[in-house]
Amino acid sequence: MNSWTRRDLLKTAGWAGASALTGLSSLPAADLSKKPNIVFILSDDAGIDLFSCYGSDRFKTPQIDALAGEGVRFQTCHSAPLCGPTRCLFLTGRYAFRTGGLTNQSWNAAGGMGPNSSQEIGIAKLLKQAGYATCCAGKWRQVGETPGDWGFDEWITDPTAGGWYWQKSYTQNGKLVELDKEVYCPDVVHDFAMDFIRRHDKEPFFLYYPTHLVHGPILRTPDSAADSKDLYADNVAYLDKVVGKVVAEVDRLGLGKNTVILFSGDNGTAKQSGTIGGRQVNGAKASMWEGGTRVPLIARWSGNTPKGKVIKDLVDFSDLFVTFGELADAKLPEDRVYDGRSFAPQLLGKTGKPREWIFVQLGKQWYVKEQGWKMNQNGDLYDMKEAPFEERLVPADTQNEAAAAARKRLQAILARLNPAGGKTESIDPKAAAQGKKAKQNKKKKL
Ligand SMILES: [Ca+2]
Repeated sequence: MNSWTRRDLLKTAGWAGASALTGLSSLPAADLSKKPNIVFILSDDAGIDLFSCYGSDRFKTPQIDALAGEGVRFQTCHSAPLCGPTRCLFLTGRYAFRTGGLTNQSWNAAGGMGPNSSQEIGIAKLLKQAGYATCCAGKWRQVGETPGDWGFDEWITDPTAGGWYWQKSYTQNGKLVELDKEVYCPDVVHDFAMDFIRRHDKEPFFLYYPTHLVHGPILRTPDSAADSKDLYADNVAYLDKVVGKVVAEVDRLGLGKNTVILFSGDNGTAKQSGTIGGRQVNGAKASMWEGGTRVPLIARWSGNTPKGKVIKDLVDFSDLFVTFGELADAKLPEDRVYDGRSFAPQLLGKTGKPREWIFVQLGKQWYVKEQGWKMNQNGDLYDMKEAPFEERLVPADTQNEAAAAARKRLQAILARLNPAGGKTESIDPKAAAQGKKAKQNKKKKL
């Protein structure tokens, strides 16, 4: 569609919030054909330190850099520190203490307390109601049931709990597909995803593309040299290539102006984060430090997003749900709290209503963070001026006025959110005990 028309639509929409927390509003009712397609590529275990547009010292990611050059790049996007909680946050738009999507164990068969698709309204269902064809292509592990249960029309994923690269099987639309020889599953997923967008190029579509790259095990890629000394770099390069291929196919189909392509990561880099400008990013995957949750967020909507703009606004993963909802002109359910703030205006070069703080949770640990300060579940206050490299604990008896004021503000936010008053158990203790007993009995019999 004509980008100026859409800008005008957004300008006149008013952006009246559907709830005090979300800032989501509806665009004026529009012709379905004018709704933008949404392609969301979610990489795995990839913090900002892996990407050259974020200043990585080690890797070059030309395709992802090009996407950022043609669109906008958010400097301060936070996921949860692990796969499962981040994916739940994205799928539901609600913080973990509301849904129970607290840890990777929240969906274990033995008493996991994570949400199911009848309790929460998944993003695919929301967009489907708004007229979208929906597809999930890639990793689904650590969230219960199947993508189909959560509202995806078409889906392909892995049937195993292990890594999913060179395999002889996968699950496509609920059916196990078994092959005679190993295939490189990221390529199978890519072909499935591109076939989906080609078949739906005349209607609004939502492609959720959670690639397994670059989660371990780190294996050779089809592009790895026989004597490759750095398979990890090969995996980062393959991820970059995949992103470039998605963008190229969207453009080849002539859909660039009507497709928002987003790229992000589900948590920080595994084991150890890298350096940016010679400085070590603090923490890594699974930690509550910056390196656990600072992930890339890049968005391109050709003709609409300003080219190469770097946005410093805080974003957390609950924001994706309401942003996609806004782009799709979807009606947000009114019977529950949504925690996100739409960044759709920022995609159009507008100021929008940036968040003043973000919230991150993993199990019984959490923190709230402003641009300059952060407070965790114990009330520890950190000066974040040097983030993501340093997080300085502020002494409890500090006389610094700015720190004292920040302490008060962050305490008030946490008191209002009250995570401790929500869901706090990932596993039902009773079911877990029963599961343990059953396991012991089985062992005895053996
Ligand atoms: Ca992950």
